[in-house]
Amino acid sequence: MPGLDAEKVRRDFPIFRIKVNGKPFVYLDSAATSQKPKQVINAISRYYKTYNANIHRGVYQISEKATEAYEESKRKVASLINAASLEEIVYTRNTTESINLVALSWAEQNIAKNDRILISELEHHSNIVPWLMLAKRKGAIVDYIKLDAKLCKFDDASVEKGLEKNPKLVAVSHCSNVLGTIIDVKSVAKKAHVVGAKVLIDGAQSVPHMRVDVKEIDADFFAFSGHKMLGPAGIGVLYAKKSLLEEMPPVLGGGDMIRSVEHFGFTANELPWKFEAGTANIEGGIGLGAAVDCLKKLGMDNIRAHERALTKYALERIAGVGGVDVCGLPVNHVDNRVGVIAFEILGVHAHDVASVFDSEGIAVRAGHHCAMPLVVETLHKPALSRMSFYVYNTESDIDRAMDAIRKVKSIFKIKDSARARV
Ligand code: C6P
Repeated sequence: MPGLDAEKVRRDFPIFRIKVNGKPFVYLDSAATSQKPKQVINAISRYYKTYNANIHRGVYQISEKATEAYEESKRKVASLINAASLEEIVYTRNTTESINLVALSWAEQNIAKNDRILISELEHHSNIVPWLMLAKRKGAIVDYIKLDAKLCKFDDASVEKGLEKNPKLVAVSHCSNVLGTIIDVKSVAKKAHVVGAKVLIDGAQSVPHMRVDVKEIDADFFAFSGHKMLGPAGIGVLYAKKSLLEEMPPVLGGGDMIRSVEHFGFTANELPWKFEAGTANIEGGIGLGAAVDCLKKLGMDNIRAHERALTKYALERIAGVGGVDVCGLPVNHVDNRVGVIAFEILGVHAHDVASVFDSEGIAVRAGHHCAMPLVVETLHKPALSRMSFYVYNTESDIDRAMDAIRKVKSIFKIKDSARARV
């Protein structure tokens, strides 16, 4: 496999020593959350065991050490995505909270009645619901970039059509968590800026899997989650251009987000702390810093090459199994796909598929993948099964998945000739 030695990488992940239903564990659900390497687990454990203290408060040694480790993690994140400095890196709980922060702060100030927000038909609920809520509060309007459901992507023409209504904000995913499609967000941002819109990119499924450069994309806002990129849960990132963060009001008030407080007023803290009220998720930040170290050591281009090869391998194998409908771009477009393959074994509910996989020791996700408008309204599917890959997956994991598909077909008596209903 090009890119990296996944067999060697997996040895750093203690979870792969477990057995599920008596079988070696295969994890094909990294789009939901990644597994954690010992380097991340140890960094968190080391903090708790040797320098557990609150940050930005203590003048004693271990508090200073904790503050430095937390701040250093922001420098690492900034460097990973090529942000100018740690001032542009706000820690949140996850992608969802990062997007909500933009909705409650920047958009609350800049979106008025009848203003338009342009999103796309392949968004995750996290990049739909905050805008529907905002639209309801403000009397604004949400429009959708139309997806070519057959091709599983949207083209320049549909982006340009969406921009005709002069949106104030364009908010799109970098990679779909259902179709795996990689969106040319640089081109979207360029077009959106021409009409004066700000651009938010949901990078939940891109930052863990490929080299991302927020400056090159020219994103105004960029959101992602630590737990999908080898880091712990409960820590997410909002990148925003410094000029925007400077203008934006804080959403939560309290400790750490202030420089000074009087009885009837306060001065907000400098960036990025003005958006981080209360005691931070210190171990989360430290764990995320360790995760970034691991990703950098593996090399983002190597990770991408590895996952591209696995995706190609899986798409070729699954094409040879009849009675299975695969979503997303075909194998000759693998350059435009991340390692996410949603599929339907025709005539079998996705939850039954996932149960049979589980009986074989394989974890896959089933359902609408928090993208109901895409899955139900655009693709007309009640539910889908999904396998997704990361640095620790191998061709042999995919072979096991193919055997599990054959087992499902045999249990439910699905013929190779079964056809999709839609
Ligand atoms: N998708 C999946 O199984 P949070 O939950 O905030 O860390 O991430 C939300 C999110 C936002 N955008 C995209 C494109 C995503 O894929 C996700 C999370 C997981 O596909 C859980 S639903």
